[in-house]
Amino acid sequence: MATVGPTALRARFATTLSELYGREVPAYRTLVEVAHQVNADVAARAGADAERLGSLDRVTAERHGAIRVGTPAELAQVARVFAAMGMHPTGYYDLRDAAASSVPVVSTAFRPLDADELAANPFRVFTSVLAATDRRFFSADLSARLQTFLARRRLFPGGLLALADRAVADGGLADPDAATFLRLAAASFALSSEPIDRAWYRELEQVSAVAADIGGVTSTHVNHLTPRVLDIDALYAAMSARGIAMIDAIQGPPRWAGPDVLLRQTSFRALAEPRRFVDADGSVVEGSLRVRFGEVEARGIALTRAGRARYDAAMSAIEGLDGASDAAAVWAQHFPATEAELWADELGIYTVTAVTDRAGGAEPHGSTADLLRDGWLRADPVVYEDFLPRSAAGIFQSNLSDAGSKDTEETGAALDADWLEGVLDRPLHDPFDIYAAQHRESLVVARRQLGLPTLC
Ligand code: OOG
Ligand code: NI
Repeated sequence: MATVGPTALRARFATTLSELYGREVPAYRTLVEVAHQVNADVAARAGADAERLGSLDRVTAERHGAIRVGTPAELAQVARVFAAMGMHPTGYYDLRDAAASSVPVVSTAFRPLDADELAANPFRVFTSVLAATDRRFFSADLSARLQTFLARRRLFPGGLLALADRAVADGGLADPDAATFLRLAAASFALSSEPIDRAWYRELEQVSAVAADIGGVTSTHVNHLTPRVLDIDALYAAMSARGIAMIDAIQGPPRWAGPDVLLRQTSFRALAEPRRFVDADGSVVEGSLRVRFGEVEARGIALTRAGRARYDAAMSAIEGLDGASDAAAVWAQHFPATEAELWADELGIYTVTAVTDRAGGAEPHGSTADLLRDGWLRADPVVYEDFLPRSAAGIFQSNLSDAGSKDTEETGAALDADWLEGVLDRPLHDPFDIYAAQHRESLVVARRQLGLPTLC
């Protein structure tokens, strides 16, 4: 029987989860519909240029999910499930300090690493784990009760984990096991109808709505599923025109005439969903919670470390400005107006391709910049596949109705990238290294094709 490999498992999982989330949150279906319309419009307007940062097929299927778990043990299980789908932990995000509100989590993203895997299906999941031991958020007493509560729950059935491990060992699963794996995996992220202990949920909510969403319930769920759009300003306007309440702004760089870098994101406001509560006297009552929302994103060019430093400086400079046109002007003071300059200044990530049928006499020679200038190399931008602490904090925050509380006098728990890697029990990949390697490898191949010696 044919094996369903990690790529197909990932693509099928993204579709299954999208169907599940669409049933649970109908406004998500509207968002996807509007995103597809905007993408079709951009493709009609811009032609091949619309596909410079990914084919229309890829962009149409492209989603990221966001999930939140409570303990290191739960996170390690998530890593096993995603490994079966060729998704590997990449990047470390500490949202405890990035957000002004109380957001007691640290995060990574599970995603494919190789360019061809990303092209086949780039599904990625931003995954946060609760910092239940961090005294700035949780008193010793609350932290102990929280950890006891979390230790008792089981997010992923044993059968799912066993299938995940087998898929990794064998390079896939044959149906019907593949179908079972996908069904169990999706079900683990469905919204539970189990009644929520109201007093416990409220107690955690005093600290942070995110803490309550994670540690106040006995299961986990997709927090949001995000389609990618080629013109986020058009999408924002179209959603607003349909009467859907959006958050106040688009997070990230302003719209401007130069190359788009990294990420721009926005979302519609979290919707009230019916949830059941159990009160102290044991009575079960209907209520509602507002925790899940619909996010959408536009992806730009990946940046080098120097480019990222420039981005951070530009973001700080536009913070507090209120006019979009002012922001665009300030952005232009930080970033060059063309891709060619972005490459020349070593701010942006690109791959090169040898132009072997170039007309004209001279032999290829000189630096990469010379070869680009003389037409021996063609440069193509590399799309940013990751997340940003600043945008993530903005997304978390814009959907919290209450800032919660944090005691900045206390010392934070040491939950750094090394800690996270230990919990995951596998390498935690660094996005900058992945992009740099992609650039370097393209250069090695192109130079070889031009008959030039490898650069050291
Ligand atoms: C994750 C928020 C971060 C993004 O796109 O930056 C995120 C969450 O709300 O759990 O999804
Ligand atoms: Ni998101």
